[in-house]
Amino acid sequence: MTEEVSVPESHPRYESLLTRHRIEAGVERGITSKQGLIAEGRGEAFDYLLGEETTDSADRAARAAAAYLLSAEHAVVSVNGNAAALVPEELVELADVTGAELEVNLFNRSRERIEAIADYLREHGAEGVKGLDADARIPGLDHERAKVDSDGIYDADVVLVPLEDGDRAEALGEMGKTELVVDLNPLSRSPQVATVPIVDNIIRAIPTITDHARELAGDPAAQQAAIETFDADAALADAKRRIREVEA
Ligand code: PTJ
Repeated sequence: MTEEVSVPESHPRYESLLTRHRIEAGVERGITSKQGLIAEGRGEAFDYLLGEETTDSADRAARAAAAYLLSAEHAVVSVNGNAAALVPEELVELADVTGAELEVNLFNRSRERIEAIADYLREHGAEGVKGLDADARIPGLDHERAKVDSDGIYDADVVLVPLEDGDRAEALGEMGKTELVVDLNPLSRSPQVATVPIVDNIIRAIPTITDHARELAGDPAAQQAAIETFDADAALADAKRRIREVEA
């Protein structure tokens, strides 16, 4: 089970404290990088400005993402140290419902951390976690984070990349992949280059995508409609407007 914190659910900052605790525990377990703590702080600031809720616009993005995952030839969910620490069970559930594979793919890559994350996902019910072979490279990236599995992200037509760094997001896009990005910062390059930017906290976004996937499963017409009616520019503009209009 995911380690939990002893904060009552009635606490006004329950979700935020739980999130911090999971990230901290992730660092202690060797799953999350120390930079992951900084990334979480940045994300929290945007979440605060966005009202710490899934906006209607983010919900539509999650629906489009679910439709892309279900209609993909080969969908892969990329998992980094923050995603694994925050939503291990939820990622496994999303993979089960959509038929996507899970692949560990890190910005600060180390064999130990990849294995720790794969083990953690397996503890939460995952089977066949990818990312350990790393026998292919994303073209145009000269860093360790370019390493992917040839029968995983390299081969995928649809990739869900939560909390991605901008360079890799761009390089995956250049490979012609449909990219679904979860990122609380609408100004960040990764949501800007995504086919579907989901501007929401990963804690809420992954279960929301799974809920939509359950509803859209077996209905190709509804999947197609969710994809065709989704407007990425409008989704980013909605998130930016929400931040500008925030009131104390
Ligand atoms: O585990 P690794 O080595 O792959 O490293 C993962 C991190 C996240 C440390 C690495 O990819 C990184 O440094 O990312 P950045 O460039 O800091 O970008 C992270 C983005 O995710 C930022 O735009 C944050 O606003 C956003 N973010 C942080 N926490 C959340 C989030 N978005 C959604 N949900 C969150 N909980």
